[in-house]
Amino acid sequence: MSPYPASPQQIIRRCLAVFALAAGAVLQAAPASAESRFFTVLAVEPRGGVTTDREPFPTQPLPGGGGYVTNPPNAQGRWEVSAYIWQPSQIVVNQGDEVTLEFVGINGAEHPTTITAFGQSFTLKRGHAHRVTFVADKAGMFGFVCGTHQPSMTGSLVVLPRP
Ligand SMILES: [Cu+2]
Repeated sequence: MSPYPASPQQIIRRCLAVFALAAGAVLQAAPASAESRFFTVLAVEPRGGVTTDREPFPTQPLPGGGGYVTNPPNAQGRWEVSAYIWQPSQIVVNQGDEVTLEFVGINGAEHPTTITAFGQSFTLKRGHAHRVTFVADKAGMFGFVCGTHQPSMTGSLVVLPRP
């Protein structure tokens, strides 16, 4: 150690070294072996509305595909907008994990759903749960997709590679 007080540059270098050590410890904390992971995924439709005396009904339509819905002003002048989404829309697991996704239909009559990368295809109906289990044996980013509510109802399953 130098007998002189540390310069600001030396202090910053020491802080960075400590941070790098801590970050390394966090990354190494990932489990060495595969785990069983469970997630609930809801089919939901957030909605907003207002009356035309406060905000005009939009003149530009939203993108097509069935995922976005606008209801024009009713007799009281109230109009609404909504979007179908998965909640959560992103799920992160480690390669090799056994993944269980429990899809639950909250809004919308039905959602024809595919997770092509893992061979899953089913129709989720409102008030029902549909559970799928598979091993995330390949790393990458894979969609879980409703065929009738696009582009908004596409989720991502992120499978982190194992070293
Ligand atoms: Cu849908």
